[in-house]
Amino acid sequence: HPEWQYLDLMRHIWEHGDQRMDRTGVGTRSVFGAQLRFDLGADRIPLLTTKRVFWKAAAKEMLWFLTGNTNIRPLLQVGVTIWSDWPLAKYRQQTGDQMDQKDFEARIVEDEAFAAKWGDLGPVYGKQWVDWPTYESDGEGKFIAGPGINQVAGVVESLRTNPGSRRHIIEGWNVAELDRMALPPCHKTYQFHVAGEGDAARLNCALYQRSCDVALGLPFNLVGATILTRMIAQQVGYQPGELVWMGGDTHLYLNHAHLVEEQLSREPDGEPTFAILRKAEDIFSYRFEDFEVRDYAPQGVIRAPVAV
Ligand code: UFP
Repeated sequence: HPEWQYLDLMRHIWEHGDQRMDRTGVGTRSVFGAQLRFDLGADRIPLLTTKRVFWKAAAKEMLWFLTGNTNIRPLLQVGVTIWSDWPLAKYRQQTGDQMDQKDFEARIVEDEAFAAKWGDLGPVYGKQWVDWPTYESDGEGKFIAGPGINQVAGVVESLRTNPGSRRHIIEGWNVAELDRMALPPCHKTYQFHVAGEGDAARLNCALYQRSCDVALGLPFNLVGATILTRMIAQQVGYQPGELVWMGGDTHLYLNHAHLVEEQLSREPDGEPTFAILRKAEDIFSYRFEDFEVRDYAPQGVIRAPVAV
């Protein structure tokens, strides 16, 4: 079962990882450099069966990235709370008001001005993916904003017109803007690759993740990468190929011991599939209703705190 790769990585980190203090103060066990490979053919999706993964939130997050929006408000409007911790921490720190998370989220949804002030994450993924900023000279020695670059549209176009290229890349790591981001991108580079020809052409995706919370982040990131690859494959008319995931600092937080112990006592079972029910007009026109996961009967949720 392909999920053993994930469980083996988890076990390896827990047993052999270096213990290190990290930015969040929680502490991790960590290895540097890891790889997982998943065949996405026949609608397969690396959706963990040893615990319930909320794939719907990952799908909605991926669609939100593609809109270019960087405010948590549209996410909260569709019930996704995975990005709330960072703006909430900033709000509490800057105002001293220890507002409860539920109240904070409700306020973001109800109050547009509050959302504009406190809900924005800075120029994170969506902004860089579809509107990477450029600068032009005004001819008089000053620089002015040029047109933004839509990397996602660019990759779809280059996959269509030049499939053999080795430059099909979507990059989130905009060095000049890192300090304005709530969280610098973790899943920072997606590279696409076309293997085979004609009807047999397959779209592969390599994802480089510089920093990976194996217990809480990775299950999500694998789903997101699969959905992105599937949407792009459908748009350009290739079969889904392989997802190659590569991690830099690949870690388990010390306060996830109960999760690790519980999950490693379970065995993978069943093969969920992922279907796209409709071919959208373009890569930016997919809706959540277009996605369907079938045969997903996971073991129970294992809750654990996110390190902020
Ligand atoms: N993290 C992930 N995946 C994500 C995401 C965050 O694993 O998609 F947004 C984790 C990795 C790390 C933390 O534990 O969040 C980011 O902290 P840092 O920026 O210090 O690497």
